[in-house]
Amino acid sequence: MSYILFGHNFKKVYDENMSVAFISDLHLEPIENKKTFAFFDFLESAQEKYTALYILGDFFEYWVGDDDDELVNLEIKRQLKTATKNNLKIFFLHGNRDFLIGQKFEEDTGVQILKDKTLIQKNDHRILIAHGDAFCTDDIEYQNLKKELRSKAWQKKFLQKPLKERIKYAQDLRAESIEKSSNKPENIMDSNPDAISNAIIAHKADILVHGHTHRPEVSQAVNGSTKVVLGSWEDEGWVFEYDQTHFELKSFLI
Ligand SMILES: [Mn+2]
Repeated sequence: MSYILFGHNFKKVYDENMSVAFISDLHLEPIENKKTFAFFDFLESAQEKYTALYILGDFFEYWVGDDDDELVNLEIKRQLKTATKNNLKIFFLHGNRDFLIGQKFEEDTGVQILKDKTLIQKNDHRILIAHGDAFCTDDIEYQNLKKELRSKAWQKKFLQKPLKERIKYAQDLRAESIEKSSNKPENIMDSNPDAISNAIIAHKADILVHGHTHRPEVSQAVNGSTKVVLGSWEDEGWVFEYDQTHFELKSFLI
């Protein structure tokens, strides 16, 4: 059995027979490309292989509101709906690109949104999941922007703008972020080791899984815990699989 911690109550989510999987940073765009098809293939096999799929943010390259009716986005939503109807539980954490995914998306797809830094209890393991940007505490400029964009006031104002204008804003922000990233030292954009340790200790986690930094690895962390960093889907896709007997970070060609 598995439990997810909501507030202070453990809630039973599903019976454990098969494995669960974690992915992030697909950065799907509103055009059909090899990544879109790789995800559709992945999702189809996921229904056979896993009881639950956790998408840890930046699933989309940008998301400007649940009213976005771009054809590719509609198709992605349709396939997610099929998967959840076929009893694959799908959970989603917001990334910095798709933090505007909301309630209508949940209703349209059957995907359930979880808070960043959610703790899942499975077997004897406490697995902490996060997008990962919250650990990049050295990038003060980014953290300040995040504070603004995640405020209710900013989001309310933004969502009232015409769709076209929102898409233009997202594209400008993306271009700006690419330019800024190229001017920042590598270590500033990586996770801060103390931020990682603090989160693991605070949640008494055995395993931490996050994405965002695009630096896939499995490593030892504080108090004998394990840190898993998912990779972004580019020429390879990445998935972290966990079941009762073992866990493994896998990559596959796309
Ligand atoms: Mn990210």
